[in-house]
Amino acid sequence: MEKKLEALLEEKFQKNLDNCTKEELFEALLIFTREAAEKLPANTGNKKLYYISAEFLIGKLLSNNLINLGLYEEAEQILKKHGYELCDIEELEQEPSLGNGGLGRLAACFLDSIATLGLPGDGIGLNYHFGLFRQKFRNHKQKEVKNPWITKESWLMRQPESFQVQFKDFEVESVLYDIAVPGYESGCGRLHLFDVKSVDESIVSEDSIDFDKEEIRKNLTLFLYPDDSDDAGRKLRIYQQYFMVSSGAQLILRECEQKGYDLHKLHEHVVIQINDTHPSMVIPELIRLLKERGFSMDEAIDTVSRTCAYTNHTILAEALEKWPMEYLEEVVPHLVPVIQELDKRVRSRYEDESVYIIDKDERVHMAHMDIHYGFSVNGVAALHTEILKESELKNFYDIYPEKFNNKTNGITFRRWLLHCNRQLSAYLETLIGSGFKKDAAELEKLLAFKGDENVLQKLAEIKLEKKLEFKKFMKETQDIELDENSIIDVQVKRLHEYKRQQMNALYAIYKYLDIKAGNKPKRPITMIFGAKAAPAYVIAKDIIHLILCLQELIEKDPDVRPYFRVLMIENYNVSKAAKVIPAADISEQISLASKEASGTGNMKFMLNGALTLGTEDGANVEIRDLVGEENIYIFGKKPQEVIDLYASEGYCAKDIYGQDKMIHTLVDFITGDELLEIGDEKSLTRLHKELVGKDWFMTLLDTREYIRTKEQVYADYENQKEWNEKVLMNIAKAGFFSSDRTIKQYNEEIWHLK
Ligand code: 4GP
Repeated sequence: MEKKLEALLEEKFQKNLDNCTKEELFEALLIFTREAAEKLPANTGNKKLYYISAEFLIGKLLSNNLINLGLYEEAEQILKKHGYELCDIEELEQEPSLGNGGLGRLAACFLDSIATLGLPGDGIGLNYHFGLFRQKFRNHKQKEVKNPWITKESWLMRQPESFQVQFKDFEVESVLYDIAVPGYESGCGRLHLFDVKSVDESIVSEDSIDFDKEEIRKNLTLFLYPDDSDDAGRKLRIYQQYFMVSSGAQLILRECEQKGYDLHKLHEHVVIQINDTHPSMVIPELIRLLKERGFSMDEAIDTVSRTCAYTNHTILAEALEKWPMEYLEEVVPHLVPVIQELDKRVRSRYEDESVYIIDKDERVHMAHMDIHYGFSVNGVAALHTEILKESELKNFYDIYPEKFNNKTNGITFRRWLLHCNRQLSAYLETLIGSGFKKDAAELEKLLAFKGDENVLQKLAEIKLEKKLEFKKFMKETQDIELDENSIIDVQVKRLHEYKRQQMNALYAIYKYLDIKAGNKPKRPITMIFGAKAAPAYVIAKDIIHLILCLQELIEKDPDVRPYFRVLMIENYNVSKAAKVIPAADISEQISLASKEASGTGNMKFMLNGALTLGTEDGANVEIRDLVGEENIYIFGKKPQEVIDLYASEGYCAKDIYGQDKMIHTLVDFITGDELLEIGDEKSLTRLHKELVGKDWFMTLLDTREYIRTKEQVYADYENQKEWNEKVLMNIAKAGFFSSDRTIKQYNEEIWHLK
């Protein structure tokens, strides 16, 4: 490896390992690693999976690829010999901006596990040049700017394939870039990212995300989730989705044709996992393409239905896409007759209007199409799947009970333990051997050390070390001086009202007032937030504003700052997750019960020895069942109670606000003098009004119990022995949440790849 690096440095920069810059070294390492991954044999078989997704939140790849290729230690040593630290060099990588939140990160973990398990499977997505926006804080508010991440040398490898994609009035040419996905000590998969040849980055000005939404040829692959608050924005999403699935479907058919497969037996050679509804148009598109190849409508529908499977990631009604037929007619008129035919067949069989694909307002329900014309429908945690079956998709479950199944999410331990917490991983290896790296269930061997004070002490020392690393990072990136001896209490995830960051902010107000009243906590507390809000989601941005105002208020208050702080990570992303999660003591998973499909952050925190403070929601339920009540803090209304409250329209925030004096005080603080002096009156007033007048995700319902439970968590932290026993239990039981387990289940129960 050393020789190869030297040769690359010589060839590219006429330098060597002793006189190159860090940037040059990074580039040489990238090329070396990319080529090593590319040389790995592809996982092959008679049947192949295509995982289609609008998002692949893959994170930086250098270290992870080195780990999976078994080259990390060697690289580290070579660099050390020449005076470099690999962890400094990896900082130079730009994080790919190809995803937003959970479903995108899940897709990335899945690719890693698919490759690791030796399964033939590739991802299909889009190559967004500016991806999701980059978040900046300006005047205590979120500002969105474009996020260019593609550098001259990158992981993207241009491929010869290209396809024509037809829209109503014009055609575009797709070009394909691949990113190699090396498995851990295994073969390789690929992430196929389509781009449009005519893309033009120059239509977006500096420091903004604004562009002409009508210039489809130029803008098609610039942004992930472009603003859809107007018609043009919504149509652009359809352009993107169709571009992705048409290119993908053509690629799939071409691969089959090249291998000489009989397309009538497509389902014996191909399985397509539709990740949420963004790729749903792959169903009518494949039907259309098969018809072009001489299939009858019946044959085409039958073949496609045996090939496609759908994963649902949310029960939020607004997130289940419904496109006006009118838009489809304007963008992809050639799909319209296919969709109408699919709907007609449903109507001929069922009377219940709620299962139609096209509703009475002429809107196309993408999920309905997936369920009728896919062979599998899965939720992403046990509770979520039950809710789908019992309420959200009950009418479909009644028709197709055999299609419904659960696949509880997972995370790749290569990134979320071996890489982000090398200290913990190395220590675990000394205790239980290295088997857990391949078989995460072996983490349970740790249970043998539950009463061992030396082990507990060592776990605490590692936590402190990770806090110090995070402290350094926050100093360098945001000039914030963290207290490593404080309790680190973290809520990092997309900003959404159902996730209830606003409830955590109300706690911050509670604590601030309590300290002002003279009640100092035993130990300093640092509350950390990290979240991006969708650019058009006004209330979510107001919540960020509230948090940043609280941060400012407390940072300037010498009575409070030594004991309690609220800090927000700017531009929270995968790389930042990898810094903050290992440093956390408390993992905030406080969504309104029944609303968080699964969560995967909860799994990452647990694996890194943070205790969950959460509601009975998503995978929190399975975490609790594994670690036991005494090793997790669960509070709040239960999922069924919440579902009933919605059904009876029995929730009234104003009543709670009117009757509970403490809550009244906390909510009014949002528009009190202290914050108005710092923040924007319009924004804070709007948030106040929303909380009192509507509060659709029932923040005030659980606030009191939340505050009580959180106080208990902080109190329990003082008994370090017991705390660390709980930490150990959490790490030991985390094995179930390896995405290797999840993918094995997908394969055994849905994909059937060899
Ligand atoms: C997310 C869900 O909100 C989260 O609970 C789940 O863990 C994740 O998918 C992966 O399944 N959904 C999204 C989305 O990110 O955009 O709907």
